[in-house]
Amino acid sequence: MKHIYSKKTIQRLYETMLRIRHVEESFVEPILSGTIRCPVHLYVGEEGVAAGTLAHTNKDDIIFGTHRSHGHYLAKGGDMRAMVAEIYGKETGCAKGRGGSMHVVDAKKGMLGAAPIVAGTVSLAVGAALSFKIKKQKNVAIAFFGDGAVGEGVLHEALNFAALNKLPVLFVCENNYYSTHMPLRDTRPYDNIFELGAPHKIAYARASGNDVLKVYDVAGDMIQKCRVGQGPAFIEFLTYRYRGHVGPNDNIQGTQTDIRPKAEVAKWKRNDPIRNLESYIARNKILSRGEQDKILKRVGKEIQNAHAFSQKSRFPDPKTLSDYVFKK
Ligand SMILES: Cc1ncc(C[n+]2csc(CCOP(=O)(O)OP(=O)(O)O)c2C)c(N)n1
Ligand SMILES: [Mg+2]
Repeated sequence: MKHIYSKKTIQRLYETMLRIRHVEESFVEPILSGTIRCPVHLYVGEEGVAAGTLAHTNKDDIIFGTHRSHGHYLAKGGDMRAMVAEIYGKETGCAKGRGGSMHVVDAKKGMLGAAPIVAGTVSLAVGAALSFKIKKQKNVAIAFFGDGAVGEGVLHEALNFAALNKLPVLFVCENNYYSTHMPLRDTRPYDNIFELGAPHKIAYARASGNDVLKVYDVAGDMIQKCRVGQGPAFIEFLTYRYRGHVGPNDNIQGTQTDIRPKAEVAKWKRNDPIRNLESYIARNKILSRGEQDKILKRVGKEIQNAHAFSQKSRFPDPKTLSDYVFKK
């Protein structure tokens, strides 16, 4: 279906991608200086997937993410201050400073889980979808996962169970062609992840994750199918992370371990999701330079405030270490 993009939609997609990109870039210095102490997996380069997909969700829809989920959290309506505080390990963080970057969890925002266990949250999204079906709610659950998750049995079990029970769950594979340092071509005989939908006879598609309007179109159609009882659905978005697997340069052990060819990284940077949308905006005269600058300024301010808020916040009291482990 061809979607009509209102100025408001374009503006929202643009601002969401800028918020993700710039807040993540603002982590580089504190990671390198050791002020941020948890492992941080940056999503820079992949912003189109979260922004385009989650523009179709409402606050009662539920999503689950991975170790690389800052983008999912923000695009789902997450609070940037709570996310930044979480990454600094502060009590005011969305997981009360207990989770860090890999667990940006916030039930109030419909982000019920993010975890670094590869494919570990996929079955949880299926569970959320099952609850929607039982309660006859018109909501959708979304599982975001990487190409690495395709090698885990639980993904295939989750697809089978969701298809069998016709659950309103959207499976979103973010194929960035690498699982840590392992290229996709060394783990799969064919570059055809999207075809996993075929044996389950569910709707499936593949699209560029770096063209946020394509993401918006494809995800919009699939989410609509889930809402009207034609789920589940599976989408593979092709994208690329600009930075290392973990940390800005993948230098967690003090050495440079990002083995990706420079020309490959450069090729993907020429297909940047934010630049791509900016070209569309300019070609179609959707936002003036002044309007774009205003958005950029707003985003910059939001990020500055979030860091200032985190700096003022306290670390959790060690005596409360076991709080929140069990529901009281
Ligand atoms: C079950 C499991 N196996 C291995 C790991 C180690 N590990 C952490 S991230 C990762 C790669 C994940 O790659 P992908 O799913 O493609 O996500 P990306 O990092 O590319 O976003 C691996 C193997 C893990 N966390 N969990
Ligand atoms: Mg990957």
